[in-house]
Amino acid sequence: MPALQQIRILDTHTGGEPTRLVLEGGPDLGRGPLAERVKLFQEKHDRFRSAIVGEPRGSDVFVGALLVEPHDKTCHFGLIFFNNVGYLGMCGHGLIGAIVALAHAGMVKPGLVRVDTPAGYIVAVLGTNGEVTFDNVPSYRKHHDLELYLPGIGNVPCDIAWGGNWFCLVEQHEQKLELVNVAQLTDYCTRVRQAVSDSGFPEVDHVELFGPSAKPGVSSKNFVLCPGLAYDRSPCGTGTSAKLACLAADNKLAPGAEWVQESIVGSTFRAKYRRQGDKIVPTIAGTAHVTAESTLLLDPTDPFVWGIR
Ligand code: PYC
Repeated sequence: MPALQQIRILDTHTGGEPTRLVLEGGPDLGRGPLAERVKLFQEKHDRFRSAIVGEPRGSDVFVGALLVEPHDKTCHFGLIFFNNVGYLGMCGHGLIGAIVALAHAGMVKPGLVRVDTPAGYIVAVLGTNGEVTFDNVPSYRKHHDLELYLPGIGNVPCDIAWGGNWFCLVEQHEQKLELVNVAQLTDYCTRVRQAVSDSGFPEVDHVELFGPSAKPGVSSKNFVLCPGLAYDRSPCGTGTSAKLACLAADNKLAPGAEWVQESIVGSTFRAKYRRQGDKIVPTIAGTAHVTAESTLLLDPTDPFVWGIR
């Protein structure tokens, strides 16, 4: 029998969106700044990404989080996020999932947790009730009311904002934000992303549609299309941060006021912000649940050992 390489993982979901935390057996990326380690992951070890989150062990929906030594020594640990097509600077649902997974493993206790990420360090608090609250990286709106032309649809105004990832945010659309419409929403957002890229913003890889929520006390419902065409089951931590940046820029939400963001599957994050110069610091709160603890086995004789690439 050939020796099987082993990767120890903990799976969680945050508001329906899965995170696969890699505890052991992932690639050795050294001890440099996390932004440099991501490049190394991508250039030299990308097959680990597809082996961990891709089929046949995972699916397009999974976000991976590689647990690493922090570069910033004030942090307890570092996380590098990845998905079915590449790498993420930050991931809000992934951070919540990873902290809940580490608490399950006895590696994190309720209280303050500082996490190094490629987009900057994050200060989080794990509550005794299991809720995770974190201050995200400084977020800001880059463009307001950019007109996109969608063939067959017409002109669609959008904002472009950074919340740890780049988002194109669309409020004025004819789409109904219901789970049964996921195929149509995905198609619409794919066209939006193409139009944004054609307008000179190829870095904008997430598209976020907003509409009203039917739930009392909830501020808004969203649909978020991720770069690999999976939609976010959670309200999207970085997407909610981008939304707060737009609300702050329009003076539609006061600093400290609560914004409750609902996802397309009905899960919610609570959010607020404080101003920091011409940016904002979003605070996001959500919960996650552990779904599996297991060991991925990599059989060198398996033709799909590194995933379906
Ligand atoms: O929660 O930030 C987030 C996120 C990004 C992509 C999927 N989820």
